[in-house]
Amino acid sequence: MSAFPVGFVWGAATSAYQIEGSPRADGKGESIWDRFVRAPGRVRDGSTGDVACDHYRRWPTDLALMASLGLKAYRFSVAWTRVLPEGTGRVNEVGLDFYERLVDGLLAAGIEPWVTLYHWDLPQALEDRGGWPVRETAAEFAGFAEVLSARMGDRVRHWMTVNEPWEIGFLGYGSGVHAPGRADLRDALAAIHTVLLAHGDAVQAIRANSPHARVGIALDLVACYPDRPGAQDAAAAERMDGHLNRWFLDALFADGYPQDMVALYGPAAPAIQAHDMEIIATPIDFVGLNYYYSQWVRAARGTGKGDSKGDGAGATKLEQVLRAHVVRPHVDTLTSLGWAVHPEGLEASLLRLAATAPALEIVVTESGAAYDDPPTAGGRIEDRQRIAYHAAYLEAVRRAVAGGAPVSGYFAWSLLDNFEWAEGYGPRFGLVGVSPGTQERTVKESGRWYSHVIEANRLIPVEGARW
Ligand code: IFM
Repeated sequence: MSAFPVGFVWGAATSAYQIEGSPRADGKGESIWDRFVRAPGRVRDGSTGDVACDHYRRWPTDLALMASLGLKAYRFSVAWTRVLPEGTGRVNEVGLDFYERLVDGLLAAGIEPWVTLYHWDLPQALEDRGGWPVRETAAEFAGFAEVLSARMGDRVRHWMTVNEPWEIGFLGYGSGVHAPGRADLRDALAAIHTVLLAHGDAVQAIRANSPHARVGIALDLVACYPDRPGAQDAAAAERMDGHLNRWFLDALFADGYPQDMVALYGPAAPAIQAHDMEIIATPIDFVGLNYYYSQWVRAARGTGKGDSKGDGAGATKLEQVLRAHVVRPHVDTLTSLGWAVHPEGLEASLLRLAATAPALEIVVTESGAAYDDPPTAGGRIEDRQRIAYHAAYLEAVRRAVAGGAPVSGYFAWSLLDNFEWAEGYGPRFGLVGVSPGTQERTVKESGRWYSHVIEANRLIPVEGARW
Protein backbone atom coordinates (compact mmCIF):
# COMPACT_ATOMS: atom_id res chain seq x y z
CA MET A 1 0.00 0.00 0.00
CA SER A 2 1.18 3.52 -0.74
CA ALA A 3 3.27 5.41 1.73
CA PHE A 4 2.47 8.75 3.29
CA PRO A 5 4.70 11.76 2.63
CA VAL A 6 8.09 11.71 4.35
CA GLY A 7 7.83 13.44 7.72
CA PHE A 8 4.07 12.91 7.92
CA VAL A 9 2.98 13.84 11.46
CA TRP A 10 1.34 10.89 13.19
CA GLY A 11 -0.43 11.90 16.35
CA ALA A 12 -3.28 11.45 18.75
CA ALA A 13 -5.42 14.14 20.34
CA THR A 14 -7.21 14.87 23.60
CA SER A 15 -8.61 17.92 25.38
CA ALA A 16 -8.19 19.17 28.93
CA TYR A 17 -11.70 18.84 30.32
CA GLN A 18 -12.21 15.45 28.71
CA ILE A 19 -9.20 13.80 30.37
CA GLU A 20 -7.62 15.82 33.17
CA GLY A 21 -9.99 15.59 36.14
CA SER A 22 -8.81 17.45 39.28
CA PRO A 23 -11.10 20.43 38.62
CA ARG A 24 -10.04 22.39 41.68
CA ALA A 25 -6.47 21.13 42.22
CA ASP A 26 -3.60 23.53 42.77
CA GLY A 27 -5.65 26.70 42.47
CA LYS A 28 -7.53 25.90 39.25
CA GLY A 29 -10.54 28.17 38.71
CA GLU A 30 -14.01 27.08 37.70
CA SER A 31 -14.80 26.64 34.01
CA ILE A 32 -18.20 26.62 32.33
CA TRP A 33 -18.01 22.82 32.06
CA ASP A 34 -17.26 22.47 35.78
CA ARG A 35 -20.50 24.38 36.36
CA PHE A 36 -22.60 22.93 33.54
CA VAL A 37 -22.18 19.26 34.46
CA ARG A 38 -23.62 19.97 37.90
CA ALA A 39 -27.00 21.04 36.53
CA PRO A 40 -29.38 18.06 36.46
CA GLY A 41 -30.05 16.49 33.08
CA ARG A 42 -27.20 18.15 31.19
CA VAL A 43 -25.08 15.00 30.77
CA ARG A 44 -26.72 11.79 29.58
CA ASP A 45 -25.31 9.50 32.28
CA GLY A 46 -25.19 12.19 34.95
CA SER A 47 -21.40 12.02 34.97
CA THR A 48 -18.86 14.83 35.20
CA GLY A 49 -15.25 15.44 34.22
CA ASP A 50 -14.22 15.63 37.87
CA VAL A 51 -12.07 12.51 37.52
CA ALA A 52 -12.23 11.73 33.78
CA CYS A 53 -8.95 9.92 32.97
CA ASP A 54 -7.23 11.44 36.00
CA HIS A 55 -4.63 12.63 33.54
CA TYR A 56 -3.67 15.61 35.70
CA ARG A 57 -2.12 13.12 38.13
CA ARG A 58 -1.37 10.23 35.77
CA TRP A 59 0.22 12.14 32.90
CA PRO A 60 3.58 10.35 33.22
CA THR A 61 1.77 7.03 32.63
CA ASP A 62 0.00 8.50 29.61
CA LEU A 63 3.24 9.91 28.27
CA ALA A 64 4.84 6.47 28.55
CA LEU A 65 1.86 5.03 26.64
CA MET A 66 2.29 7.57 23.86
CA ALA A 67 5.96 6.72 23.61
CA SER A 68 5.17 3.00 23.50
CA LEU A 69 2.79 3.62 20.60
CA GLY A 70 5.51 5.51 18.76
CA LEU A 71 3.46 8.71 18.43
CA LYS A 72 5.33 11.50 16.72
CA ALA A 73 3.02 14.22 18.06
CA TYR A 74 0.46 14.76 20.78
CA ARG A 75 -2.31 17.33 20.53
CA PHE A 76 -3.70 18.48 23.87
CA SER A 77 -5.46 21.56 25.15
CA VAL A 78 -4.65 23.84 28.05
CA ALA A 79 -7.32 24.46 30.67
CA TRP A 80 -7.55 28.25 30.68
CA THR A 81 -8.57 28.25 34.37
CA ARG A 82 -5.50 26.29 35.47
CA VAL A 83 -3.37 29.13 34.16
CA LEU A 84 -5.68 32.09 34.80
CA PRO A 85 -8.25 30.99 37.39
CA GLU A 86 -10.48 34.01 36.74
CA GLY A 87 -9.74 34.01 33.02
CA THR A 88 -7.67 37.17 33.27
CA GLY A 89 -5.33 38.90 35.70
CA ARG A 90 -3.62 36.67 38.23
CA VAL A 91 -1.48 33.87 36.78
CA ASN A 92 -1.51 30.56 38.64
CA GLU A 93 2.10 29.44 38.39
CA VAL A 94 1.33 25.91 39.57
CA GLY A 95 -1.10 25.45 36.69
CA LEU A 96 1.44 26.71 34.18
CA ASP A 97 4.04 24.38 35.67
CA PHE A 98 1.80 21.40 34.92
CA TYR A 99 1.78 22.16 31.20
CA GLU A 100 5.47 22.98 31.18
CA ARG A 101 6.28 19.61 32.70
CA LEU A 102 4.07 17.92 30.14
CA VAL A 103 5.71 19.77 27.26
CA ASP A 104 9.19 19.03 28.56
CA GLY A 105 8.28 15.37 29.07
CA LEU A 106 6.93 15.10 25.54
CA LEU A 107 9.99 16.70 24.02
CA ALA A 108 12.28 14.44 26.03
CA ALA A 109 10.35 11.45 24.65
CA GLY A 110 10.67 12.72 21.08
CA ILE A 111 6.97 13.59 20.83
CA GLU A 112 6.12 16.99 19.38
CA PRO A 113 3.58 18.94 21.47
CA TRP A 114 0.68 20.45 19.49
CA VAL A 115 -1.08 22.83 21.84
CA THR A 116 -4.70 23.92 21.52
CA LEU A 117 -5.46 27.04 23.54
CA TYR A 118 -9.22 26.67 23.70
CA HIS A 119 -11.15 23.43 23.69
CA TRP A 120 -14.46 24.63 25.17
CA ASP A 121 -13.65 25.29 28.84
CA LEU A 122 -14.26 29.02 29.17
CA PRO A 123 -13.54 30.44 32.64
CA GLN A 124 -16.87 30.73 34.46
CA ALA A 125 -15.80 34.20 35.62
CA LEU A 126 -15.78 35.33 31.98
CA GLU A 127 -19.11 33.66 31.28
CA ASP A 128 -20.49 35.62 34.24
CA ARG A 129 -19.43 38.77 32.38
CA GLY A 130 -21.28 37.73 29.22
CA GLY A 131 -19.14 34.89 27.84
CA TRP A 132 -18.29 34.49 24.17
CA PRO A 133 -21.13 36.64 22.84
CA VAL A 134 -19.38 39.62 24.44
CA ARG A 135 -16.54 41.15 22.39
CA GLU A 136 -14.29 41.75 25.40
CA THR A 137 -13.81 38.00 25.76
CA ALA A 138 -11.61 38.09 22.65
CA ALA A 139 -9.15 40.41 24.37
CA GLU A 140 -9.10 38.18 27.45
CA PHE A 141 -8.33 35.20 25.23
CA ALA A 142 -5.47 37.07 23.60
CA GLY A 143 -4.14 37.72 27.12
CA PHE A 144 -4.25 33.99 27.81
CA ALA A 145 -2.41 33.30 24.53
CA GLU A 146 0.18 35.88 25.52
CA VAL A 147 0.82 34.29 28.94
CA LEU A 148 1.10 30.79 27.51
CA SER A 149 3.25 31.60 24.51
CA ALA A 150 5.54 33.80 26.60
CA ARG A 151 6.20 30.82 28.86
CA MET A 152 6.27 27.95 26.37
CA GLY A 153 6.87 29.59 23.00
CA ASP A 154 10.53 28.63 23.15
CA ARG A 155 9.58 24.94 23.08
CA VAL A 156 6.11 24.61 21.56
CA ARG A 157 6.30 24.92 17.78
CA HIS A 158 2.68 24.13 16.91
CA TRP A 159 -0.31 26.01 18.28
CA MET A 160 -4.00 25.87 17.52
CA THR A 161 -6.01 28.81 18.77
CA VAL A 162 -9.52 27.39 19.09
CA ASN A 163 -11.12 24.04 18.52
CA GLU A 164 -14.32 23.85 16.43
CA PRO A 165 -15.83 27.34 16.55
CA TRP A 166 -19.16 26.02 15.22
CA GLU A 167 -19.59 23.84 18.31
CA ILE A 168 -18.57 26.64 20.66
CA GLY A 169 -21.26 28.88 19.21
CA PHE A 170 -24.10 26.64 18.19
CA LEU A 171 -23.89 23.95 20.88
CA GLY A 172 -22.90 26.29 23.72
CA TYR A 173 -25.10 29.30 22.91
CA GLY A 174 -27.47 28.14 20.15
CA SER A 175 -29.01 24.85 21.27
CA GLY A 176 -27.62 24.85 24.80
CA VAL A 177 -26.61 21.21 24.55
CA HIS A 178 -23.11 22.15 25.70
CA ALA A 179 -21.84 24.57 28.33
CA PRO A 180 -22.80 27.21 29.17
CA GLY A 181 -26.21 25.93 28.05
CA ARG A 182 -27.68 29.08 26.53
CA ALA A 183 -30.09 28.86 23.60
CA ASP A 184 -30.36 31.90 21.37
CA LEU A 185 -29.43 32.11 17.69
CA ARG A 186 -28.23 35.69 18.00
CA ASP A 187 -25.95 34.76 20.93
CA ALA A 188 -24.61 31.77 18.99
CA LEU A 189 -23.59 33.91 16.03
CA ALA A 190 -22.20 36.65 18.28
CA ALA A 191 -20.19 34.00 20.15
CA ILE A 192 -18.72 32.68 16.92
CA HIS A 193 -17.79 36.19 15.83
CA THR A 194 -15.95 36.80 19.11
CA VAL A 195 -14.29 33.38 18.92
CA LEU A 196 -12.99 34.17 15.43
CA LEU A 197 -11.75 37.59 16.57
CA ALA A 198 -10.10 35.86 19.53
CA HIS A 199 -8.44 33.48 17.09
CA GLY A 200 -6.97 36.34 15.04
CA ASP A 201 -5.80 38.22 18.14
CA ALA A 202 -4.23 35.08 19.57
CA VAL A 203 -2.35 34.33 16.34
CA GLN A 204 -0.75 37.74 16.63
CA ALA A 205 0.07 37.28 20.34
CA ILE A 206 1.71 33.90 19.72
CA ARG A 207 3.72 35.20 16.78
CA ALA A 208 5.02 38.10 18.86
CA ASN A 209 6.38 35.69 21.47
CA SER A 210 7.41 32.87 19.19
CA PRO A 211 8.23 34.10 15.68
CA HIS A 212 9.07 30.60 14.41
CA ALA A 213 5.93 28.94 15.74
CA ARG A 214 3.39 27.48 13.33
CA VAL A 215 -0.09 28.64 14.23
CA GLY A 216 -3.45 27.34 13.05
CA ILE A 217 -7.06 26.74 13.97
CA ALA A 218 -9.03 23.47 14.17
CA LEU A 219 -12.24 23.57 12.13
CA ASP A 220 -14.80 20.82 11.95
CA LEU A 221 -16.17 20.68 8.43
CA VAL A 222 -19.07 18.46 7.40
CA ALA A 223 -19.61 17.56 3.76
CA CYS A 224 -23.30 18.15 2.96
CA TYR A 225 -25.14 16.22 0.24
CA PRO A 226 -28.71 16.59 -1.03
CA ASP A 227 -31.03 13.82 0.10
CA ARG A 228 -32.99 13.63 -3.17
CA PRO A 229 -32.27 14.65 -6.75
CA GLY A 230 -33.62 18.05 -7.76
CA ALA A 231 -33.06 21.71 -7.09
CA GLN A 232 -34.77 21.99 -3.72
CA ASP A 233 -32.62 19.58 -1.74
CA ALA A 234 -29.54 20.80 -3.59
CA ALA A 235 -30.29 24.34 -2.42
CA ALA A 236 -30.97 23.10 1.11
CA ALA A 237 -27.62 21.27 1.17
CA GLU A 238 -26.00 24.47 -0.03
CA ARG A 239 -27.58 26.44 2.84
CA MET A 240 -26.48 23.80 5.35
CA ASP A 241 -23.00 23.98 3.88
CA GLY A 242 -23.11 27.77 4.28
CA HIS A 243 -24.07 27.35 7.90
CA LEU A 244 -21.56 24.64 8.83
CA ASN A 245 -18.63 25.32 6.54
CA ARG A 246 -18.68 28.44 4.37
CA TRP A 247 -19.35 30.79 7.29
CA PHE A 248 -15.91 29.89 8.65
CA LEU A 249 -13.98 29.31 5.44
CA ASP A 250 -15.06 32.59 3.88
CA ALA A 251 -14.36 34.57 7.05
CA LEU A 252 -10.91 33.05 7.53
CA PHE A 253 -9.76 32.71 3.94
CA ALA A 254 -11.93 34.83 1.63
CA ASP A 255 -13.93 38.04 1.69
CA GLY A 256 -15.79 37.76 4.97
CA TYR A 257 -19.03 36.09 5.98
CA PRO A 258 -21.01 34.82 2.97
CA GLN A 259 -23.71 37.33 2.08
CA ASP A 260 -26.38 34.70 1.38
CA MET A 261 -25.99 33.42 4.94
CA VAL A 262 -25.92 36.92 6.42
CA ALA A 263 -29.26 37.49 4.68
CA LEU A 264 -30.63 34.18 5.92
CA TYR A 265 -29.66 34.85 9.53
CA GLY A 266 -31.21 38.33 9.23
CA PRO A 267 -31.30 40.21 12.54
CA ALA A 268 -29.44 37.39 14.27
CA ALA A 269 -26.30 38.03 12.18
CA PRO A 270 -23.39 39.42 14.23
CA ALA A 271 -22.50 43.10 14.47
CA ILE A 272 -19.24 43.67 12.62
CA GLN A 273 -16.93 46.56 13.42
CA ALA A 274 -14.27 48.12 11.21
CA HIS A 275 -11.22 45.83 10.81
CA ASP A 276 -12.94 42.80 12.37
CA MET A 277 -12.70 40.77 9.20
CA GLU A 278 -9.01 41.65 8.79
CA ILE A 279 -8.32 40.43 12.31
CA ILE A 280 -10.22 37.20 11.66
CA ALA A 281 -8.33 36.66 8.40
CA THR A 282 -4.90 37.10 10.05
CA PRO A 283 -2.64 34.78 8.03
CA ILE A 284 -2.00 31.40 9.61
CA ASP A 285 0.46 28.60 8.89
CA PHE A 286 -1.86 25.61 8.78
CA VAL A 287 -5.49 24.76 8.98
CA GLY A 288 -6.59 21.87 11.16
CA LEU A 289 -9.49 19.77 9.96
CA ASN A 290 -11.54 17.73 12.42
CA TYR A 291 -13.54 15.32 10.31
CA TYR A 292 -15.92 12.62 11.51
CA TYR A 293 -19.05 12.30 9.35
CA SER A 294 -21.00 13.64 6.39
CA GLN A 295 -24.62 14.75 6.28
CA TRP A 296 -27.56 14.38 3.88
CA VAL A 297 -29.94 17.29 3.77
CA ARG A 298 -33.56 17.78 2.76
CA ALA A 299 -35.38 21.03 2.03
CA ALA A 300 -37.94 22.14 4.57
CA ARG A 301 -40.49 24.90 4.60
CA GLY A 302 -39.65 27.82 6.85
CA THR A 303 -40.28 31.48 7.31
CA GLY A 304 -36.64 32.39 7.58
CA LYS A 305 -37.50 34.26 10.77
CA GLY A 306 -37.89 31.32 13.04
CA ASP A 307 -41.52 31.91 13.92
CA SER A 308 -44.03 29.16 14.59
CA LYS A 309 -45.26 29.01 11.00
CA GLY A 310 -42.08 27.38 9.81
CA ASP A 311 -41.61 23.66 9.30
CA GLY A 312 -44.25 22.78 11.80
CA ALA A 313 -43.90 20.39 14.70
CA GLY A 314 -40.43 19.17 15.48
CA ALA A 315 -38.40 21.71 13.52
CA THR A 316 -35.88 23.66 15.53
CA LYS A 317 -35.61 27.37 15.10
CA LEU A 318 -32.33 26.87 13.30
CA GLU A 319 -33.91 24.40 10.85
CA GLN A 320 -36.63 26.96 10.20
CA VAL A 321 -34.06 29.64 9.49
CA LEU A 322 -32.04 27.36 7.22
CA ARG A 323 -35.14 25.78 5.66
CA ALA A 324 -33.22 22.55 5.75
CA HIS A 325 -32.90 19.53 7.95
CA VAL A 326 -30.56 16.59 8.22
CA VAL A 327 -31.97 13.18 7.29
CA ARG A 328 -30.83 9.57 7.52
CA PRO A 329 -27.35 9.05 6.12
CA HIS A 330 -27.03 7.39 2.72
CA VAL A 331 -24.55 4.87 4.08
CA ASP A 332 -25.08 1.83 6.32
CA THR A 333 -21.91 2.16 8.31
CA LEU A 334 -22.66 4.14 11.43
CA THR A 335 -20.73 4.54 14.65
CA SER A 336 -22.33 4.02 18.04
CA LEU A 337 -23.29 7.70 18.00
CA GLY A 338 -25.10 7.15 14.69
CA TRP A 339 -22.48 9.13 12.76
CA ALA A 340 -22.08 8.20 9.11
CA VAL A 341 -18.69 6.68 8.35
CA HIS A 342 -17.98 8.42 5.07
CA PRO A 343 -14.32 8.79 4.10
CA GLU A 344 -15.36 10.35 0.79
CA GLY A 345 -16.51 13.38 2.79
CA LEU A 346 -13.08 13.73 4.35
CA GLU A 347 -11.38 13.49 0.96
CA ALA A 348 -13.77 16.08 -0.50
CA SER A 349 -13.24 18.42 2.46
CA LEU A 350 -9.44 18.17 2.21
CA LEU A 351 -9.56 18.95 -1.51
CA ARG A 352 -11.94 21.81 -0.83
CA LEU A 353 -9.62 23.27 1.83
CA ALA A 354 -6.72 23.00 -0.58
CA ALA A 355 -8.73 24.91 -3.19
CA THR A 356 -10.01 27.50 -0.69
CA ALA A 357 -6.69 28.27 0.95
CA PRO A 358 -4.07 27.37 -1.67
CA ALA A 359 -0.58 26.76 -0.33
CA LEU A 360 -1.79 26.49 3.25
CA GLU A 361 -0.64 23.35 5.03
CA ILE A 362 -3.52 21.10 6.12
CA VAL A 363 -3.47 18.79 9.12
CA VAL A 364 -6.22 16.40 10.13
CA THR A 365 -6.30 17.48 13.75
CA GLU A 366 -9.05 15.02 14.75
CA SER A 367 -10.75 11.97 13.35
CA GLY A 368 -12.11 8.95 15.14
CA ALA A 369 -15.08 6.78 15.90
CA ALA A 370 -17.09 5.74 18.93
CA TYR A 371 -17.76 2.02 19.15
CA ASP A 372 -18.79 -0.14 22.06
CA ASP A 373 -15.60 -2.20 22.19
CA PRO A 374 -16.95 -5.35 23.87
CA PRO A 375 -14.36 -6.93 26.16
CA THR A 376 -12.79 -10.19 25.04
CA ALA A 377 -11.28 -13.04 26.99
CA GLY A 378 -7.83 -12.25 28.28
CA GLY A 379 -8.61 -8.56 28.63
CA ARG A 380 -7.93 -7.63 25.01
CA ILE A 381 -9.99 -4.96 23.28
CA GLU A 382 -10.38 -6.15 19.71
CA ASP A 383 -11.89 -3.03 18.17
CA ARG A 384 -11.79 -4.06 14.53
CA GLN A 385 -14.40 -1.47 13.55
CA ARG A 386 -12.20 1.35 14.80
CA ILE A 387 -9.26 -0.02 12.82
CA ALA A 388 -11.45 -0.17 9.71
CA TYR A 389 -12.58 3.42 10.34
CA HIS A 390 -9.06 4.84 10.66
CA ALA A 391 -7.82 2.76 7.73
CA ALA A 392 -10.61 4.09 5.50
CA TYR A 393 -10.12 7.71 6.61
CA LEU A 394 -6.37 7.46 6.20
CA GLU A 395 -6.86 6.03 2.74
CA ALA A 396 -9.02 9.09 2.02
CA VAL A 397 -6.18 11.32 3.24
CA ARG A 398 -3.81 9.52 0.90
CA ARG A 399 -6.17 10.02 -2.03
CA ALA A 400 -6.47 13.72 -1.19
CA VAL A 401 -2.68 14.03 -1.06
CA ALA A 402 -2.46 12.30 -4.43
CA GLY A 403 -5.06 14.79 -5.66
CA GLY A 404 -2.87 17.71 -4.62
CA ALA A 405 -3.99 18.55 -1.07
CA PRO A 406 -0.95 19.39 1.10
CA VAL A 407 -1.94 17.27 4.09
CA SER A 408 0.96 16.86 6.48
CA GLY A 409 -0.47 15.01 9.47
CA TYR A 410 -3.24 12.99 11.10
CA PHE A 411 -4.26 13.02 14.75
CA ALA A 412 -6.47 10.16 15.85
CA TRP A 413 -9.26 11.17 18.19
CA SER A 414 -8.60 10.11 20.79
CA LEU A 415 -5.59 8.81 22.65
CA LEU A 416 -7.82 7.72 25.54
CA ASP A 417 -11.46 6.81 26.09
CA ASN A 418 -12.72 9.95 27.78
CA PHE A 419 -15.58 12.25 28.80
CA GLU A 420 -17.63 12.82 25.65
CA TRP A 421 -19.32 16.03 26.83
CA ALA A 422 -23.13 15.82 27.07
CA GLU A 423 -22.90 12.11 26.16
CA GLY A 424 -20.86 11.31 29.28
CA TYR A 425 -18.62 8.24 29.29
CA GLY A 426 -20.79 6.08 27.00
CA PRO A 427 -19.13 6.77 23.64
CA ARG A 428 -15.55 5.50 23.52
CA PHE A 429 -13.19 6.96 20.97
CA GLY A 430 -9.82 5.89 22.40
CA LEU A 431 -6.93 3.97 20.91
CA VAL A 432 -6.38 3.17 24.56
CA GLY A 433 -9.23 2.00 26.79
CA VAL A 434 -9.62 3.50 30.23
CA SER A 435 -11.56 1.65 32.86
CA PRO A 436 -13.58 4.30 34.71
CA GLY A 437 -13.43 2.51 38.05
CA THR A 438 -9.77 1.53 38.21
CA GLN A 439 -8.28 3.96 35.68
CA GLU A 440 -6.48 0.99 34.18
CA ARG A 441 -5.24 1.72 30.64
CA THR A 442 -5.46 -1.00 27.97
CA VAL A 443 -3.99 -0.47 24.54
CA LYS A 444 -6.68 -1.57 22.09
CA GLU A 445 -6.06 -3.49 18.87
CA SER A 446 -6.53 -0.16 17.09
CA GLY A 447 -3.70 1.33 19.17
CA ARG A 448 -1.39 -1.51 18.19
CA TRP A 449 -2.41 -1.24 14.55
CA TYR A 450 -1.88 2.54 14.56
CA SER A 451 1.54 2.05 16.07
CA HIS A 452 2.51 -0.25 13.17
CA VAL A 453 1.15 2.24 10.66
CA ILE A 454 3.26 4.98 12.23
CA GLU A 455 6.37 2.83 12.13
CA ALA A 456 5.82 1.87 8.49
CA ASN A 457 4.55 5.33 7.42
CA ARG A 458 2.05 3.47 5.28
CA LEU A 459 -1.29 1.77 5.70
CA ILE A 460 -0.91 -1.86 6.54
CA PRO A 461 -3.55 -4.47 5.68
CA VAL A 462 -6.38 -4.82 8.13
CA GLU A 463 -7.81 -8.20 7.25
CA GLY A 464 -6.39 -11.26 8.91
CA ALA A 465 -3.74 -9.34 10.79
CA ARG A 466 -3.15 -9.48 14.52
CA TRP A 467 -1.22 -6.93 16.51
O1 IFM B 1 -14.85 14.62 21.75
C1 IFM B 1 -15.02 15.54 20.72
C2 IFM B 1 -13.95 16.60 20.77
O2 IFM B 1 -13.92 17.24 21.99
C3 IFM B 1 -14.17 17.61 19.69
N1 IFM B 1 -14.32 17.00 18.40
C4 IFM B 1 -15.23 15.89 18.30
C5 IFM B 1 -14.95 14.87 19.36
C6 IFM B 1 -15.93 13.69 19.26
O3 IFM B 1 -17.22 14.14 19.44
